[in-house]
Amino acid sequence: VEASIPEPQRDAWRKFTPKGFTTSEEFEKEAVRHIETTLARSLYNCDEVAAYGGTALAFRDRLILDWNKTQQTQTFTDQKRVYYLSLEFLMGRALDNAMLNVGQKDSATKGLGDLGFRMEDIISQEHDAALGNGGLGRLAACFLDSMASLNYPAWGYGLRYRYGIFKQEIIDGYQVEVPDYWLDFNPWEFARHDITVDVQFYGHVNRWQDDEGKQHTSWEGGETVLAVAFDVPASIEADRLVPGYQTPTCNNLRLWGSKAASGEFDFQKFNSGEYEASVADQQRAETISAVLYPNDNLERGKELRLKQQYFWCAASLYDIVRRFKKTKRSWKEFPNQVAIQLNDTHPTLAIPELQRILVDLEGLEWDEAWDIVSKAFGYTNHTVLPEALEKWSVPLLQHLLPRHLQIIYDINLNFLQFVERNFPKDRDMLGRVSIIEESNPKMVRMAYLALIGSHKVNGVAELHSDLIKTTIFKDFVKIYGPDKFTNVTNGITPRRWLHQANPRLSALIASKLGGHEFLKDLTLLSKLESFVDDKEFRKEFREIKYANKVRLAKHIKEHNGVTVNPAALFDVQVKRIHEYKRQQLNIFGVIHRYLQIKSLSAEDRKKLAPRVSIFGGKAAPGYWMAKTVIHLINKVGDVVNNDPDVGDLLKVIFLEDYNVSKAEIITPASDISEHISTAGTEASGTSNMKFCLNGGLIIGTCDGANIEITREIGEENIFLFGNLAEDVEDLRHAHLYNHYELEPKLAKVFDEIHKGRFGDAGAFSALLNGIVEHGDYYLVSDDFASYVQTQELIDEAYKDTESWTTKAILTVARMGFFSSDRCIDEYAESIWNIEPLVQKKDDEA
Ligand code: 9GP
Repeated sequence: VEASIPEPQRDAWRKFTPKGFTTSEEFEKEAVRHIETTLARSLYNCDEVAAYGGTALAFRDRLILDWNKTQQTQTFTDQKRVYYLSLEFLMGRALDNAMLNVGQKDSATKGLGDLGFRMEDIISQEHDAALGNGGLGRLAACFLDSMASLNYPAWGYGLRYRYGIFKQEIIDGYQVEVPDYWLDFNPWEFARHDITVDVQFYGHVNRWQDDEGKQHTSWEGGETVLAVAFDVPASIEADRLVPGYQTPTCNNLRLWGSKAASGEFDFQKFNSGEYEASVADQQRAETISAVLYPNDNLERGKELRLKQQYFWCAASLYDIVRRFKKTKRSWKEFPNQVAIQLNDTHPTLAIPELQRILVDLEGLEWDEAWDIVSKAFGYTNHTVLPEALEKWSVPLLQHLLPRHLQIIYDINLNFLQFVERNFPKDRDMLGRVSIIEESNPKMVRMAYLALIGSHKVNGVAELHSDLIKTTIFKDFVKIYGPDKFTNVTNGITPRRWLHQANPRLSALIASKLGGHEFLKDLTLLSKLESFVDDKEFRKEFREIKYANKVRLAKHIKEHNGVTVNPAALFDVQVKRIHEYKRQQLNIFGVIHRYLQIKSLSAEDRKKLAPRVSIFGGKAAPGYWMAKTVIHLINKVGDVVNNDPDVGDLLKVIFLEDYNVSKAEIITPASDISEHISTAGTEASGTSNMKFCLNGGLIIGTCDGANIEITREIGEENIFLFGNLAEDVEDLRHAHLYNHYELEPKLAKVFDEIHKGRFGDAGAFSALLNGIVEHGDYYLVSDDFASYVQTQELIDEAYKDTESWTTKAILTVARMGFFSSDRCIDEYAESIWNIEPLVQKKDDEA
């Protein structure tokens, strides 16, 4: 370690190593110091934003001490590390999480109170770090938390988007996208201007022979862009909740920002008066990391997106290789020291990039290099939806990354020769499994490249992992055998999704289980089962749910201007808007309910269970059908919420701009949440786990993780409905080739929409036609009767408060399996082959 303080001077240093605060007074001292000096505000000029800044900086100081230590220990112990490559990290807000992890939220609350501020107001000043679209990005964030919590030596690598996922505004019932500039004040990142990587694009490939006759290949010319590292201390673990456990681990999330390699601007152009041209390079370079693509489960093949992918892969690999080379080990040892996990196919270019580094730059033979590459990578598949499977056009790759395209062709050639040798009779197989699709233009199938270049491929829930083996990767199971494929069912971090989002429930559980150990080992929740008949416990459990609903009702009143009754059943569907997730099924069900209410006498209406249907989620800006669904929900809300016949019996709410921090308010407040994708389409889903962990029941199809949730919590505690995945293909086929009748109740719903009951019917015709005339691909009509019937069961079940409470408590008690800690342990053991870091005391490090 070159720049370390010499041994004799270390004592002087250690004397002044900050220790961090432990009391409210010490916190105040730190916060005020930061507000006055770091932020240059004063007693007379300190609003909530400044108070947030001071608080965040005081906590950041604490995190950084742990972070420094963890990084030092990782370097010194030199264990195998895992690098988690994800184009999305949907982190949400950091302050609350940091306060809880450091274990000083109470001191800070008191301290802020002394200074005249309320904690909730301060927390809500923070912008969400919304560098992701949905489940995939949030999973990556939960994984960072768990990797730190379990002390695994791990780094995340991503992009530092200047604009995260857009902010959603609802105007006249339509989604309008507004840019999310979140970086004006971000105390959680450290710009490492000294850590930069040159990333090359375009250019051409040279082949030449040296004096000894050895062939060389190099990639030359083109343009270079600079990648600058920004480090984010990632999820210090929660050991402080369980005193005396271990020293805390704080891992690193390294995000790359792009800059022009040529410097700020072109002086020659500037001097000759071409001011705009002089900064054009800089602007072009910065565009690469400017914005997150807002598509969830949908790929659009844009050049800038490919540039983002390569930029991030190249910078990350350079960094990983640089760190490995410092250890002076031989290349053979690379896969013993380094595991790289590809979060979906977005980082697949890392595979040809590592091969290029090893062959072109380090001079290894192809086979030797390929052996290293294919042992280092693991690939997680998160979808089987055809529209989400990435393909890049060969001409585009040829233009942008000519050397990588050659490498991909060579990987493919070797692979196809291998297949041919092993399956000489199945000539068609070659075309089916080739990385190159023989279309016009030819396309590179990224999932195949990821699979071929990885030693393990996993799906994210049991059904999904089975499906990838029987559908998209069927041939590859024959080629490699089944052992290359595995399942790691997704999970969520209980620190954020229980302790932080639902502090009262976390405290209640802790009071029964004798402490917060369950946040480190979620299977301990099973002990709650013995309290299921405890009257006091049941009462408190219900009170907490009610209080959470009151909080959400207040949010709804403030943001939607609608008064909802907290005693009504809160029915929630919050997630990205997508046809396969079937928000349309839900809103058609709501219309059906509305029509029923209208048809009843005032007397009969009194027997109904009041409901609040709550929706939230963003549609990709170019996804017209999803936007139509949002529009319909809002129009139905306008009619229902203002109909005096309906009153409290039904309210329909669309919550604007659903994001992580809103999820923290919504999740603990639901009675029922909806996970109703067409069977076989939702790879896992993770919000289903969050709702259950917070004592909300779910209605769902036999899809993704719903199936394992059912197995864990028991069939009697979940409301399942609809067709099974194995029948979906046949049903679709039948729709296309036979005449089919719309389900009668659904037909009535459609009639009312056609009549203009919810505004201009023309606005919804494409949505309805997709079902009536174009084959109903998502089986809305097929599942409608069973959906409505199951909703009726829910109405009845909710009236029986005691039995509902039992179901809810048992659900919480049986969610232990769905901790992301369990997932990370599975990845560590079966894919990464890494061990937890052994933390040493200060002096040893
Ligand atoms: O759609 C899946 C979702 O079901 C899953 O929970 C999540 C995390 O594994 O990944 C989503 N997939 C994508 O966003 C794109 O592959």
